[in-house]
Amino acid sequence: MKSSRWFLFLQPMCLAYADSSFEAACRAFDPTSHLNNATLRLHEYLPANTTILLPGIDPSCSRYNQTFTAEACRFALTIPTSNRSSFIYEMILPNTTTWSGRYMATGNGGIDGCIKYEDMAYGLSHGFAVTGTNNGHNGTGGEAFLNNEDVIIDFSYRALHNATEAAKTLIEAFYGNPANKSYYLGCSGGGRQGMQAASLYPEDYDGVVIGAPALNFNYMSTWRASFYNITGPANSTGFITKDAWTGLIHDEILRQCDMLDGVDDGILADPSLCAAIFRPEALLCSGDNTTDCLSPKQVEAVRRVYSPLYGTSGQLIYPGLSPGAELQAVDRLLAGTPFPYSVDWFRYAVFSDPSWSPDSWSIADADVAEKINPGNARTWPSDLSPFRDAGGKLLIYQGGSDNQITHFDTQRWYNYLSTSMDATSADLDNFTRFFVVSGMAHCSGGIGAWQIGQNAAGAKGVSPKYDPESNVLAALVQWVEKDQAPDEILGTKFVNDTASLGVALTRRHCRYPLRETYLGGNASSADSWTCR
Ligand SMILES: *[C@@H]1O[C@H](CO)[C@@H](O)[C@H](O)[C@H]1NC(C)=O
Ligand SMILES: *[C@@H]1O[C@H](CO)[C@@H](O)[C@H](O)[C@H]1NC(C)=O
Ligand SMILES: *[C@@H]1O[C@H](CO)[C@@H](O)[C@H](O)[C@H]1NC(C)=O
Ligand SMILES: *[C@@H]1O[C@H](CO)[C@@H](O)[C@H](O)[C@H]1NC(C)=O
Ligand SMILES: *[C@@H]1O[C@H](CO)[C@@H](O)[C@H](O)[C@H]1NC(C)=O
Ligand SMILES: *[C@@H]1O[C@H](CO)[C@@H](O)[C@H](O)[C@H]1NC(C)=O
Ligand SMILES: *[C@@H]1O[C@H](CO)[C@@H](O)[C@H](O)[C@H]1NC(C)=O
Ligand SMILES: *[C@@H]1O[C@H](CO)[C@@H](O)[C@H](O)[C@H]1NC(C)=O
Ligand SMILES: *[C@@H]1O[C@H](CO)[C@@H](O)[C@H](O)[C@H]1NC(C)=O
Ligand SMILES: *[C@@H]1O[C@H](CO)[C@@H](O)[C@H](O)[C@H]1NC(C)=O
Ligand SMILES: *[C@@H]1O[C@H](CO)[C@@H](O)[C@H](O)[C@H]1NC(C)=O
Ligand SMILES: *[C@@H]1O[C@H](CO)[C@@H](O)[C@H](O)[C@H]1NC(C)=O
Ligand SMILES: [Ca+2]
Repeated sequence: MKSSRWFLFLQPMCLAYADSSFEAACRAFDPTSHLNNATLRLHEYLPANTTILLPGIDPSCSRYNQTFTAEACRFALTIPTSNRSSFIYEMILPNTTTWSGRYMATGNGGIDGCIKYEDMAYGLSHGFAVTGTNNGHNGTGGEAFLNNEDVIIDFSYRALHNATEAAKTLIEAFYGNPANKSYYLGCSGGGRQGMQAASLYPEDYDGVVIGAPALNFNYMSTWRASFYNITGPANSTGFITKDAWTGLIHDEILRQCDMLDGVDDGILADPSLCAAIFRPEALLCSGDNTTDCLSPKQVEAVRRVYSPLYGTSGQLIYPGLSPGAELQAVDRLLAGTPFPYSVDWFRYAVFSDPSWSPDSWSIADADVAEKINPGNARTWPSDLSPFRDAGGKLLIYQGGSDNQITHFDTQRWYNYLSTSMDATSADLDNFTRFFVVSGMAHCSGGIGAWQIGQNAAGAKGVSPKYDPESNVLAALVQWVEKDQAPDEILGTKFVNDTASLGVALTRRHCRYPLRETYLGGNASSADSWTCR
């Protein structure tokens, strides 16, 4: 602010801690004096609308700059977690008039150590004091896991937990008051981190919103690795092309399944109905015809893609890909290349062998991974009662067309939790609600009404609405602070994901085990559907 000098001059006359001194307070604050062994990396005052540059960030993270709309204080620390591990900690604190009294931690993705500055900016824009970490290592790869269990433990749960402890200390030291409520927001790998926190550290957060969680992490990594074995390399004979997946096969899935929900809209309101009946054999070539049809070997590959994966002793490793997810899965799981996060997990964390090749993958590797369970990364909690009893609320969302982690596995976990806690859905509803977002891909995007405030990714520059009806973060805050739980989440799809082109579709997404059910009328309108 231009007038900050003037405000500074007035400041000594004010009795209350005034925002006019915010810049001075920011500059005077020494975070390292409140923490053991933390070292300062960076400390700066951010006027409103500052774009920070991120020159030191590992290029694999593809993050170069970030705009923070509100006035804030930023610092970064290195915090040790053992004598051979540490994490980078970023904290951004809004000024005292903007601060809602809330704290929000953000997560990572994949097996990465990329700070989600965009999620921090999202939280800041809604008045949260926010933190992020590199989760103990830099970049999207897993090399740092090699022969260092401490780095894996940081990745699994420790960096986030220690960052949260540090955040609570620093918030109190900075503002003179502790945070009233603490939250967590993350998706994918970040969803897994949120689940670990709720399970291992039930007091860390009052509310946790997690998307598409990478639960069952060793088996999930196995499942992702299995696709290369199913498809073969992209240049192999009979490889199913991207065009075939998004044309021929996708069209056949819609032909068999789109109308199962009563609406011919390209969206499968409940893909489990399709998974139960889909027959790729309908695409078999007959006679000499080899156009727009599949060979027996290709049909078998398609069937495997949508079928559950079983282990050496017949155990269910992971459910199949969700029908409809092929539209985006062609770019990763179905691309005929080894899935990089799986390769690095097996190579560096499970086998500790940099020469391990994905060509040698076999289903028996699943047993090795589960037995070692590096860093206790499995993440498959059987009991969340400590979290529940501490008053915690857990809001989970996942796309019904998730192309990287299938929501069938999240349903499987939900049902496992139900039996292991001896809790009906009505009981679980008191503290855990799981929303399936029809037609949404992994964490965001897709043909469904996927915008639910899960992050700041707006419709080309337009911020998502921030109200409990249509925003999962705002819904969670209302649940925690007013005890009004969300029953449905209103999603929006803009034409070509561009707000200026208008709304294409709205839909109220249901909490599992309820199902989006068509009532009749304009299928693009949320009011034409209900949850049953
Ligand atoms: C801080 O460092 C000292 C020695 O350098 C060590 O004994 C202590 O455990 C460390 N504390 C933390 C929290 O890492
Ligand atoms: C931030 O920048 C945007 C666009 O440049 C502008 O509309 C907004 O008013 C600015 N906000 C503040 C607090 O300066
Ligand atoms: C991780 O990245 C930071 C910059 O963001 C750098 O200072 C640090 O040295 C990196 N750590 C390693 C182990 O490469
Ligand atoms: C921020 O990064 C984007 C690429 O992600 C780039 O297009 C843009 O020019 C950068 N802005 C600044 C101010 O560096
Ligand atoms: C605090 O930050 C907000 C958001 O940037 C800004 O609108 C407001 O003017 C700031 N308050 C003061 C007293 O500077
Ligand atoms: C991290 O958290 C654990 C568990 O609360 C604690 O034992 C440990 O001292 C913390 N380490 C650091 C470096 O803060
Ligand atoms: C690091 O700490 C471990 C115990 O946690 C100890 O066994 C090891 O010797 C230490 N290494 C060094 C280099 O101090
Ligand atoms: C898939 O795995 C099986 C058994 O491990 C192996 O025999 C087969 O060659 C693999 N196929 C591909 C395409 O990698
Ligand atoms: C496929 O590509 C790999 C390298 O990408 C190469 O090693 C292999 O020989 C190719 N196979 C065929 C059948 O062209
Ligand atoms: C080949 O078979 C497919 C699938 O049954 C069919 O759609 C297509 O029209 C047939 N092509 C010819 C040339 O008969
Ligand atoms: C869940 O909440 C309902 C209504 O508030 C209550 O009747 C039920 O006992 C609660 N269940 C558990 C397990 O707390
Ligand atoms: C949306 O995108 C498609 C494909 O890029 C294009 O053909 C269509 O015209 C776009 N619709 C609008 C309303 O711009
Ligand atoms: Ca449909």
